[in-house]
Amino acid sequence: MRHCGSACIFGAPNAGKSTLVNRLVGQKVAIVTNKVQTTRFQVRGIAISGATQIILIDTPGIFSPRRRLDRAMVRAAWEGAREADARVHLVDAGAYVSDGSAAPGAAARRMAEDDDRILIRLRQEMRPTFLALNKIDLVPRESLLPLTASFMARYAYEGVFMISGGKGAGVAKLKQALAALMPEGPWAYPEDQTMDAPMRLLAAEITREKLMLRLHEELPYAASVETDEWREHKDGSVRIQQTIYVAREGHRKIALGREGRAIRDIGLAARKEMQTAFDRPVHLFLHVKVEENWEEQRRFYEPFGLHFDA
Ligand SMILES: Nc1nc2c(ncn2[C@@H]2O[C@H](COP(=O)(O)OP(=O)(O)OP(=O)(O)O)[C@@H](O)[C@H]2O)c(=O)[nH]1
Ligand SMILES: [Mg+2]
Repeated sequence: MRHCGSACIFGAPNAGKSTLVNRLVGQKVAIVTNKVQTTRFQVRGIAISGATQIILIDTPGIFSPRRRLDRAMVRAAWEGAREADARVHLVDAGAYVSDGSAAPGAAARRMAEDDDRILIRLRQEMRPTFLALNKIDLVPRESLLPLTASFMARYAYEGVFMISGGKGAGVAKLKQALAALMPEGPWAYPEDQTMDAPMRLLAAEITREKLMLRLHEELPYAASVETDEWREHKDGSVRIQQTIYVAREGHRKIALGREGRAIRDIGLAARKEMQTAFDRPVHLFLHVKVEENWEEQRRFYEPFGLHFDA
């Protein structure tokens, strides 16, 4: 008898959601960077556990939204959590000290605030949810008990897992627990399919990851990548043409870099990964275009399943 259902991983920005989804799937389906707000929309990865297919929903981090795009991202995260058969609140244990309070530092404090906000909503919705303390490779074991207690005191989680999405510890156990919650039914995808996204979108995400890794400060958040052309050649290679949209001329200069060095590095790294992901030679052409207010245009939302008026 087969089972199939969905499991949503949600939590504060940078908690390690995409890393965990990639680990559960056993293949990279979602981009990962050291910066917050890397994921902008729901990404689906498909994992198999025995006779069970688990459709993992990776979501944008939940935080206090300011811009239109922020609001759309946070809404997409809660929608993912609402529709899933199972859900996991992923917490970056490294952001907390042993008594469960936030570690010193602005990033850790922000993360604790985001988790507080998530807990408020969980208490309103009261849907069965697992707690997973992540990045346990970074914290002393003895700090996990008080941290668990501090979260359990604020919400009645269905279960608690101590994991390292990065290193893999505890992930198999979590996967088993998720599989056990999947309803009976036929598999939604063929056995060998690991993700559900068009190649053009995947290609755009790969470039956005390289851009986020290479550029700093506000630029990663002020850019969007679109695949304009995907043309397959007879020799088996593919020509991919993409535009990186930025909001200001100053950003365009930074994205290009001195003597075009930044865009060249981004292009090289992206092309290399695309060749592996698509298993064929890739000719990649990147353009950087200033489009003031791209964040106020519908076409930068709807193809990603984001609500423009979130
Ligand atoms: N040490 C350690 N680092 C981790 C682990 N999991 C993720 N990371 C790192 O944490 C950072 C954020 O990881 P992501 O997977 O992009 O986090 P996310 O929750 O998807 O972030 P957003 O999409 O921005 O909300 C990256 O630098 C990861 O390499 C872990 O288990 N241990
Ligand atoms: Mg992510």
